[in-house]
Amino acid sequence: MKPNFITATRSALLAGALLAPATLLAPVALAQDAKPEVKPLPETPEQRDARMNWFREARFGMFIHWGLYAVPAGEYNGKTNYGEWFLEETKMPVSQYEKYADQFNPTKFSAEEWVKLAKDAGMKYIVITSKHHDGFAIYPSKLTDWDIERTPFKRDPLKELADACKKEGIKLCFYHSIMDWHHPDWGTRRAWNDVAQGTPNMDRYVDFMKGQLKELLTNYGPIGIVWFDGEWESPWTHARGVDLYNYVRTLQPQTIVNNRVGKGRSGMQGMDKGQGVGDYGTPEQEIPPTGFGLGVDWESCMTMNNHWGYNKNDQNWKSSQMLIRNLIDCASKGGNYLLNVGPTAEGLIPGPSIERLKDIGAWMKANRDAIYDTTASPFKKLSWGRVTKKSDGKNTTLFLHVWNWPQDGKLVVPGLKNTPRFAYQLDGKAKLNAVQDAKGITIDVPQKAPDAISSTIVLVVPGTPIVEDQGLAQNADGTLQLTPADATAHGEVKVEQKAGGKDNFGFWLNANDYVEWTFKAVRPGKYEVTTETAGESTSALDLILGNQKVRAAIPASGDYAKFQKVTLGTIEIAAPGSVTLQLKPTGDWKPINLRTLEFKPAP
Ligand code: FHN
Repeated sequence: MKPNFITATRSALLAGALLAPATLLAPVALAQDAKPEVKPLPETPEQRDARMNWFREARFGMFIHWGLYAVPAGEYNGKTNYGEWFLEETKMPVSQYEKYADQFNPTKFSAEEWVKLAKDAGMKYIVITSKHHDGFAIYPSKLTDWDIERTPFKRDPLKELADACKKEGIKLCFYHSIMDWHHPDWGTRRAWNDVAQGTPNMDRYVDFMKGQLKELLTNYGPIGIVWFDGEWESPWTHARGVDLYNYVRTLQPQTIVNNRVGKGRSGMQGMDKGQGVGDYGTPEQEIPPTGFGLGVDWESCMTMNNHWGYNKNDQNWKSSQMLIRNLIDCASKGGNYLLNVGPTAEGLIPGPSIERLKDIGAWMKANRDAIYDTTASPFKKLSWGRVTKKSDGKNTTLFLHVWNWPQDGKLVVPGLKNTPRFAYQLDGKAKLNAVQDAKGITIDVPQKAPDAISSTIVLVVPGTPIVEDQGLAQNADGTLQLTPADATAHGEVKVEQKAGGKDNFGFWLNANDYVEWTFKAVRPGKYEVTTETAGESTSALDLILGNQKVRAAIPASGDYAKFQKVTLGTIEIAAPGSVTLQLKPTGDWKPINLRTLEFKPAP
């Protein structure tokens, strides 16, 4: 008989630990590490590579956030911006939230349809929420009555997904939240948790969590990844993370565990900030500016709109172009792309998500070889797109992902010193002329780009690529584009990716943050510098190059999404060579968003 959640978990019952309801106040501080320091399991580099191999080859997976929060679908009390954080953000009494279980009956759910959709999009693995922060287990658990059996839907979605994944050759993986807003033993009890009783006890909670992980890692076949999350609250510690990592790996030694099992995640950048545990880093809603070198595995997880969980009002969908370019960008930096869908309470993946997955699948059908089993680009930055590569030990195949198609029919691979063996268009295999010249390797390409989103040109060179870093360079006619992606950002300011190459600097909230570009000047002279800015207030920037400082007044556009062209001023390049241009807040600075800088010879 399952323990009834109202009386806490089984171990609490046995221990007679039922006390007067804990004061439903702010988080309860608990003894730190109740366990001695434990060491990660021993594993040779070769064993680790063998275990990580499928992940590195896959490059692309589907994230699924599915739970009771799909019932309100983002709406409550006239507000429409909720998602999977519904319980926390509404601070609804848990007893009231539990009633959503009575309405969760996804009769239109088809595991086969979901898995086929992922597979046809080119995804190799699926990570689904077995339990999100609300503690609701979307499978039948023997350890709680806060699970799928509480709903009218008397099936096991995870079992059906496991069968469909096995049939279609897709890896099944589980997202599992460490933090649990519902469980009475989670260390930071919410004041609105009116069903939890007793004093939180993290050792008891960890026993419960391990019990559920044992169910998940015993009853659903081989699990590719346990994707932990919700690790940031103080009751969770590094030592508990190491212990949990080991526990998962003793249940299924081949399972991969992300870095959110411990405390290593550096915010949304997702990479370890030092003391970490887990097999790979987890940037969230962003793609790192560069890769992290061989052996450093990472995966960028992103939504298609603004929500992980289903929100029926959120129609802010990223374009298929952006999603495809994100996938390429991740692969070009040696990482994976985990793209999210948030199914409805009926069990349907939203139509706009399906449309985008089909677009991605069409591109992947023609270009999958340029993504799967590739490694990071040997180039720092390219003005026309990205590069992925494969090596057979004798030759290196470079996949040139061209986003800005050369209008003069000449695709220049800057600084590449190898003699080209041959080049061709990936789709159609049309042979292309490739010659080595002072710039690197120049390939004659057709006038029209084969693919409006990203055209793949294959260039095979002997041995490993020898690249002389060209860095950013002014064009021979003096023009120059300095994009946000090419900049070095100092502080919290970051690049917001937008469709159609309209990336902008965003989150530029701190007057101490600034951005800079270092580039090779080739044509001395005076240049007018223009850009596009958006912001609610007027602002001001200093354009700094050498000992020149030009004050630029930035007008308000009224909205952070409404960009207007702005002339920043005229700056002089005195001589050819490496120069650094800085943009620094000044005077009556107010937050702004800012796009690419354009240099044009001054009139
Ligand atoms: O709080 C969660 C959030 O709901 C969502 O699950 C994302 C997905 O990676 N992870 C956490 C925020 O970092």
